[in-house]
Amino acid sequence: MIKIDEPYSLRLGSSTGISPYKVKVERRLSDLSGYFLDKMLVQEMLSMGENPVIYEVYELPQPPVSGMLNVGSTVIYPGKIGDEYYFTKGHFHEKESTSEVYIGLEGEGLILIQDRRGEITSLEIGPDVLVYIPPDTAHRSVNTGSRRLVFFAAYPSDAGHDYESIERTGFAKVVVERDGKPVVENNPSFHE
Ligand code: M6P
Ligand code: ZN
Repeated sequence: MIKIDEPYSLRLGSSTGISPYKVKVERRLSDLSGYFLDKMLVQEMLSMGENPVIYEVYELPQPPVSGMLNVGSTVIYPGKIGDEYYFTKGHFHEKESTSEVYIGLEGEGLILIQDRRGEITSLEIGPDVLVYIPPDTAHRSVNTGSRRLVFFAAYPSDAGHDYESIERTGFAKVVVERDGKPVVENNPSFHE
């Protein structure tokens, strides 16, 4: 058992990305109903009782104390809502000075990183790729492949998740399938 404040090691990989873990969060379509472009399709699916798991987060959290790090993994299942690939909600950190690092473990995808002015960068993630997320940027992960996307994450345990700020404007870009390939396009419902 891993104890707070003591050194530990854990294993990367396997079905949960990290093992052991302490907390598991499951996000289904119903948790993300306002997030996808095709809201009609989402409502139709939910009314038919279709509520797939979009992603899971496994974490070893520490107390929210400056200097400590949370580590975790995210597993995004392959799939699309219409043409739009499955993604995470995306968030800024409540403590704006905090950054984050992702390391790809399995599958393929894109990380969308957006600053407060709406400037957005998309970076590929996959096995052995490290993505650095600078302070005060919103980040969303998108699975563009046909298998699970699994990545490791580490961030200050006092960072906090601010979902509302990015939910208000949305991300400036969407990742959609065009002719069988992932393409990053302007989000028609983005508003500054
Ligand atoms: C990564 C980290 C977590 C985050 C998770 C899912 O593992 O950034 O802090 O919770 O991705 O992203 P979200 O919280 O935006 O749904
Ligand atoms: Zn974060």
